[in-house]
Amino acid sequence: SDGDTADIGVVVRAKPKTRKPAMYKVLMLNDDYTPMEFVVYVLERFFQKNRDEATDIMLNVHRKGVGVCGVFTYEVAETKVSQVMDLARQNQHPLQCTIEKD
Ligand code: TYC
Repeated sequence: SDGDTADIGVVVRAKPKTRKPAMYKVLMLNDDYTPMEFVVYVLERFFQKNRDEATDIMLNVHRKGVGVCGVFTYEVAETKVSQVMDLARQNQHPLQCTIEKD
């Protein structure tokens, strides 16, 4: 047997098929105008944070300038950023978020 094909002809993989996907942080950026309550709402709605977690993250961004909302595969991270930016734009807030490879 060559390690990929058993003698009876059944294909078996020599290596595991799956690979851990690359992961991406969604970062929230501070600004001077977006209301704190809007940022908390965004973290609850799109990042499944409870009120206390969302408030902690928002205040950390407010003080430090940037914070991590969550870590996701690329497609999920991109979707979260689009959803946040769309809602911010609709509400005329300058809130920005972005993606960074983990
Ligand atoms: N700095 C904003 C204020 O004072 C609050 C804020 C927090 C804005 C986090 C954006 O990502 C942000 N109203």
